Amino acid sequence: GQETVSPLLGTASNELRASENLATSSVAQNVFSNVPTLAFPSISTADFQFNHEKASDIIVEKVEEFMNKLGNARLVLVDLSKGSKILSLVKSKAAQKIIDSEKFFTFVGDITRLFSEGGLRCNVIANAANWRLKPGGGGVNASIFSAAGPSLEFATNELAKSLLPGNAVVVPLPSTSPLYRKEGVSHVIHVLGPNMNPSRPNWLGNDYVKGCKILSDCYTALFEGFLSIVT
Ligand code: AR6
Repeated sequence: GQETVSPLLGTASNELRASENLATSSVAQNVFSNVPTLAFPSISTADFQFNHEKASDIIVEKVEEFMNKLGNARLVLVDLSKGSKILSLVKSKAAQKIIDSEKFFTFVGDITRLFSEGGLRCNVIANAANWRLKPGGGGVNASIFSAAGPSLEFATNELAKSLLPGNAVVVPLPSTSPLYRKEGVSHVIHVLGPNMNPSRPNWLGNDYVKGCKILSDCYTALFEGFLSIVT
């Protein structure tokens, strides 16, 4: 059968890899603790072409707003590569704010393999979804639906058939999903971000007044959704 891991148990090799990933970070010693953790991608900044400077301002502002509501929970911004522009922007902007670096940090890795490859336990992950809440289409959406298997699509469609920009839907992941069994993910929160890509639905033109409002609403809906699960 397939190897499974308990969300409560780590392995030496995972821990080693995690400490390598965070070698330069002051939060390295806490990456193994079993605290409620939301891992989220930067909504709208790849396929949806949202401006990175503006997006990073909004992420940091929203994280700061939710800091004191988190209790012992953590928020982790994830991206695939070490060279991620959005990660470095957010990292440097967060450093200038009063943000507890153990409650919010950035992490390089595939959001569908954070525990197995990164040693980082995240019981909730966010998805940068499409408005139909359908698998595929590339980006993090395709990866999450593919890693979770068909049960995520079923569970999602029981709760919602579509999403408006700025909104989120919290989906409990069936325990049969590989993402649950292998990675310890119990919920996926789908978020629909503002779209600045003319070849995608709900294109905003270059209206960043609307775009910033919608992106800000996205993070409010996401963080409130996370808090509704863990508190
Ligand atoms: N793990 C972590 N981060 C990832 C992963 C991954 N596996 N894959 C991508 N990212 P995007 P959007 C990062 O394009 O801009 C989809 O096709 C990526 O580097 O996934 O909101 C949907 O169906 C970037 O930082 O989402 C929608 O139609 C972030 O995730 C549309 O794209 C978001 O990139 C949404 O576009």
